[in-house]
Amino acid sequence: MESSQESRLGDKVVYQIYLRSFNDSNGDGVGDIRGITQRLDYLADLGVDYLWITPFFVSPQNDNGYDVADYQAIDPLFGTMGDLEELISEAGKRGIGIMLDMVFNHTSTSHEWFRRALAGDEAYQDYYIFREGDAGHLPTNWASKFGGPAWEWVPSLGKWYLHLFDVSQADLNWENPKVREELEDVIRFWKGKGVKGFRFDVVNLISKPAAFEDDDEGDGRRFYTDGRHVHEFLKELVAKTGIDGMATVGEMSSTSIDNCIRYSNPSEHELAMTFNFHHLKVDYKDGEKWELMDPDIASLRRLFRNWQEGMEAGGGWNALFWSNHDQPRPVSRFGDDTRYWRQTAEMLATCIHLMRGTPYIYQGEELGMTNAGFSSIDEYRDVESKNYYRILLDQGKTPEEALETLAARSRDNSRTPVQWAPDDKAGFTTGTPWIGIPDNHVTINAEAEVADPDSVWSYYRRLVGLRKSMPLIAEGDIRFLDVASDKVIAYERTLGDERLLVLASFCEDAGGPLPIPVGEGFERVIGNYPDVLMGEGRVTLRPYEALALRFAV
Ligand code: TEU
Repeated sequence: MESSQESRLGDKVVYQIYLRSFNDSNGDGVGDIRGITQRLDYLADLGVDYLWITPFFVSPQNDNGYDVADYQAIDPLFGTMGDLEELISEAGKRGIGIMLDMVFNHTSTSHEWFRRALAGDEAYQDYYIFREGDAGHLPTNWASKFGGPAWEWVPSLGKWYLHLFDVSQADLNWENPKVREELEDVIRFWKGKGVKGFRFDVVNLISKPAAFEDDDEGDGRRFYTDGRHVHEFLKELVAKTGIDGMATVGEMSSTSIDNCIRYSNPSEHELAMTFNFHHLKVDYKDGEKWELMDPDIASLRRLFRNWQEGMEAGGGWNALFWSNHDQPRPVSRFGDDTRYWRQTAEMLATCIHLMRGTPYIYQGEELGMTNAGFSSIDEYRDVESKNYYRILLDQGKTPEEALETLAARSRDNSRTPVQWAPDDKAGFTTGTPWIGIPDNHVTINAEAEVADPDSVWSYYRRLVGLRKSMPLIAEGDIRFLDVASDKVIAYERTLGDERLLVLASFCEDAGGPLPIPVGEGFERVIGNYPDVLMGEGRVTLRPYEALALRFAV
């Protein structure tokens, strides 16, 4: 096994801000840039190093900003360029870098480039993926990831255009060097503002095939995922904009370990790390997001093992995460958010924060925020959720069944406002929030948890501190262990003569002492119970227990 390469970001932690739900400074019910600046001390106290901020660029907001109409202008909904410059400066004073979200696979159909294409300008039509045809025949049978076909007919042009996501999000043609040059200019513009990192939205979808054909095996993704020129395009973008060595991360949809090694091994000069989502599909029945099943922890463990050990062997670097603005809240998804809410939240955090890679904390996760608990379709805001509500009804599900599915799977679960305080607006706004606030904000909130040394927030703060104080976590190798229960994830980190054993139980009863002899000579580094339950030199894990034991070998 190749020795693991220490990443430039091994001891760093990234905090993701879903801007419209983070903190509202002007009372319009939507989070904004000044709202982030107001909470910088909270973030500095947590110990994070970068803030990934979801798109705040000019947008019609059909996909909450992931439909960009001007990459170099800030939508007034979120503030001004002066607000951003102040945020970058104030964050810098606290040792925090700003990471922006670059949505380069597609633009909004409101973008000037697309408007010119619609007006008949063929140079701008070549910025996108248009195909001549007739209204009755789709160019391919590919499906949009938001439901429905991936092509839209434009009668005035007699052409179709490709949209892998919403109809208002037209895919860019990366084969066109003018498109690549335009996007390089975007990176240079924000880099010049003092931005310290970039997240690249679904960047492994940017390279489309030379010819478009029907997919008789699936929804078309096999033709455009990790496409033929994707590594070439990324190398060019990074080299021409000088972002090699910065905090860069690619969101990689339906990708592979081999590709993620190429995307993130420093010798490839592409990105610093990658997000993959395989571990967040272990509760997809038959691989379908909208078919419910309990999470398969044995599969979860296998996926973590394959990705952690595989990326280490290839010198790749994983972004470590349980959630983001597209995923349900992990505490409601992978554990018991009622009887063992705190233990579940802290177990999940321990499980990934001590792995090899760079951890991401999604806003509110550090508080143990739960799923939204919505009970009416009128409470939902997300375009994907609304589309699939209709699709589920069309498939014959009752409104109650469809709402049960949304309650578990909707992206809105993670888009409710951050719960800052127990008041009726959760301290998020003085106005009317754009989306509902779960009732549990009266107990799950920053005001209560920052003051409590035994809170989930304080536990996260200790985990972040460990990554900075223990080189073993940032730089060590990783090896997964076999344990009797398929509800327990166990791995060891090693560096030199130091070893860290990490155990995480995803159940109420892990079945007595684990078959992992630990003996007596260890130090308990962190855990979500006050002690270690030992018997005959072996550990017994309590409900949703996690702990880390350090050995000097
Ligand atoms: O997400 C892409 C993505 O993989 C998820 O949106 C997923 O496909 C979707 O939730 C269906 O399960 C990125 C952004 O994170 C997301 O918010 C945007 O909606 C999407 O791209 C389009 O830009």
